[in-house]
Amino acid sequence: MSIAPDRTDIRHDWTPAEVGALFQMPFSDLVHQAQTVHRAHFDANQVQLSTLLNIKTGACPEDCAYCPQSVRYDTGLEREALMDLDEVLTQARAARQRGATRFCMGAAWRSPKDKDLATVCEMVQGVKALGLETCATLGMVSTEQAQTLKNAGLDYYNHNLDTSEAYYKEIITTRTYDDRLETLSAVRAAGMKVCCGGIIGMGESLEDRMQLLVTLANLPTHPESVPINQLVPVAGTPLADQAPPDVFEFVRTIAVARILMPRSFVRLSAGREDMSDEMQALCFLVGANSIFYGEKLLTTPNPQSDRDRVLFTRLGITPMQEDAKENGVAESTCCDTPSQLTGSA
Ligand code: SAM
Ligand code: DTB
Ligand code: SF4
Repeated sequence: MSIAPDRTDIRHDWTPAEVGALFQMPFSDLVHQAQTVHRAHFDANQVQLSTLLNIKTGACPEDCAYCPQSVRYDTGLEREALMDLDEVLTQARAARQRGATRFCMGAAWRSPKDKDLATVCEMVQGVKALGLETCATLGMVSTEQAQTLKNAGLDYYNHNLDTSEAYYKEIITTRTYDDRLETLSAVRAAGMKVCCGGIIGMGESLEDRMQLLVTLANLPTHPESVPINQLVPVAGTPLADQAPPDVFEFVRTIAVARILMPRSFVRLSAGREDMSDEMQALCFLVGANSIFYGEKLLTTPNPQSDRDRVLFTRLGITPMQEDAKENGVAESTCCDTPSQLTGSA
């Protein structure tokens, strides 16, 4: 079955008032609108699987208030130098074996040194040769560095805006929102796909969430991938004691992201370990169609693959295959049964 896409709803001129009105809709009406948009562009029962690997841990000079890897906070994390190529490839093979189609390598850097970038390029080439899509998140990159990564075969670059421009300075003081936007432009100029989203639950207001989504939707091209993270509060960071966001407010954020960016993959990202199955089901219902799959995010736990497999089976969700997602339009070429979520666990 193929679903005829309606391409007329791709817009880059959303106003804060319009987006604010979406957030205020009665919940059932918002769910209906988000589902309608979702089904116009995707198979609503398929979810894409990405696996994360932290290739360089801790000792980051930045002061991101949420991050366990900042050198400024004592989070008990052991710092680790850049991982060996062989170890990265071993982890990538395991991710592929479990059923992931994308492998995302993260490094706790403000920006990569050219020497390290050369090593990361070898990792990208090796992971791509395994038949996986490649993604990296290495901090700020110049246009030249972005081009180097593109030439090595990098498909996606992750670089989050995290929150609204107004709230950004409450969270990070060592770089600006414009620094972030510049890297996103460099990634686009190099011809890579953009993965860009934010974090909910850092004490931001509804207005900040709305402004973040307006900024993302009004970029010249929508990010192909939009990770919506729920803050994972980590002891030792300034945000350690943040209470989780209201479940319905979180689900509304996913729904509005789906409506504003109809063809993008909206990823239910960090924070799933603390979410009930019912909350995750609501997120899928309103258009989340990607997750991080595997027992670890970068440094914090993610649900066990077994738990995700059971949840997918209960919901009738199948993992998306490579050829089903090229245009963001499902062609129903995916696995027949949820049990085909492979894995040895
Ligand atoms: N250093 C690079 C950078 O900041 O762009 C790449 C790695 S950084 C850890 C990637 C993203 O992880 C951040 O932009 C942030 O959105 C997310 N993140 C980090 N710590 C988190 C936490 N405790 N909870 C939720 N998301 C988090
Ligand atoms: C994204 O938006 N979330 C991921 C990925 N992109 C790099 C990272 C989540 C990190 C959660 C905290 C940790 O495990 O260190
Ligand atoms: Fe460093 Fe990235 Fe963590 Fe910020 S989010 S402290 S830049 S690793």
